[in-house]
Amino acid sequence: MDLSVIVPTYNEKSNIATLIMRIIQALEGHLLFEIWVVDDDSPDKTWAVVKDISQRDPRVHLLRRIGRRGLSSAVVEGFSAAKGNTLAVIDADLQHDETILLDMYNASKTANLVVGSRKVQGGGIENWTPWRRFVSWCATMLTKAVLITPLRDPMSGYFLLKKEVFTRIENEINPRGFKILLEIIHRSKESRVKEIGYVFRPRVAGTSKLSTNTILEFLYGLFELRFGTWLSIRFLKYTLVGISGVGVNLATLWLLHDKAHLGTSLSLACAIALSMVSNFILNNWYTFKDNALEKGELLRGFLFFLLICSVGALINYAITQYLVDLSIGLYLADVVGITVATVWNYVVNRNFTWALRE
Ligand SMILES: Nc1nc2c(ncn2[C@@H]2O[C@H](COP(=O)(O)OP(=O)(O)O)[C@@H](O)[C@H]2O)c(=O)[nH]1
Ligand SMILES: [Mg+2]
Repeated sequence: MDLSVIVPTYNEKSNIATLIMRIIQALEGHLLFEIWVVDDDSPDKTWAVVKDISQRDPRVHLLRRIGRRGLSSAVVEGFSAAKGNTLAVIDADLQHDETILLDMYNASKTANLVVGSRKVQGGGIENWTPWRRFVSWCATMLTKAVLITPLRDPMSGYFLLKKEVFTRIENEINPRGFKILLEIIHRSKESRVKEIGYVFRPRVAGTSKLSTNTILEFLYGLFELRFGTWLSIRFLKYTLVGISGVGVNLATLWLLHDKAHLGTSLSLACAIALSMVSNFILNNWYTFKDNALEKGELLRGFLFFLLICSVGALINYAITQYLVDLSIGLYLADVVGITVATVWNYVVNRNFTWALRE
């Protein structure tokens, strides 16, 4: 068996038959393949449609999971059941372009992991609002900052890998969450990767299962992937400095506004400026003491720090706003925003500001 195509489904009754037909059209006559639909006992009876097709076409298999839910775990179960030398995952909702499957398979002759990508030549997205693009951009940037990956589109849900890559990491994969590719990239450390461009289509039938919970899970999973096995002392120090910055900010505001009776805007501006300076100084001589910037490097380092933290502020704003739009409480949303921004600030400052010396 050359290729097994895994299709996770949950309530995709109106899409699945079309997708199966299109996959067969794309692959038939080129290679030996099978299709595994992993359905979590969809209430709309997607499984019944697949069962029917599988009785007529021996290349199509149904794996119906009862009492379990989860995209990543469905994919992992499909991988385990599959017999192909290469394994592919494609969404059932027709958003992924099945016509590049054969190109992806051919690319796997010189790569171990091939990703259907919206961010390389030939790739793109149809009909996304600027806001959705921005959120997706933030998630991609955050992922790239936290995990080391050569991929332009690490958030892709459309990919193909050699069976041996999966077998090698099978026992380490944590099949929770939505982004199984991130697990695979991180665990396999695979460097023979390729990206093939395709245009992400809008969903026509059915509904997206992406929810607020999914986003929180994604952030948590990302964080755990990176920091789960070792708690970084440096990151703790960075967080402590951040908290001290809040103290400096509030104290300055109180002194200037309440005691010296300066205007609100002026007091606030001074408070923010002072806390940024104190954060920079403390990080330089405490958090990154072993790599502290010196005289000539300080100004450049401070400017880098300001720039990176400004992007952090934007990320904080964007995420909070996004979660509030999904009707999460403002304060909880802000805590999530702050957490993500802190991780961003930390990782990027570590890799840039305090790496200026080399
Ligand atoms: N088996 C299984 N499939 C799922 C689950 N959640 C989503 N899917 C499938 O995973 C694919 C991607 O989900 P979708 O909701 O389109 O995510 P989006 O494209 O990020 O909005 C679709 O084929 C869904 O039917 C799940 O819990 N179990
Ligand atoms: Mg989708």
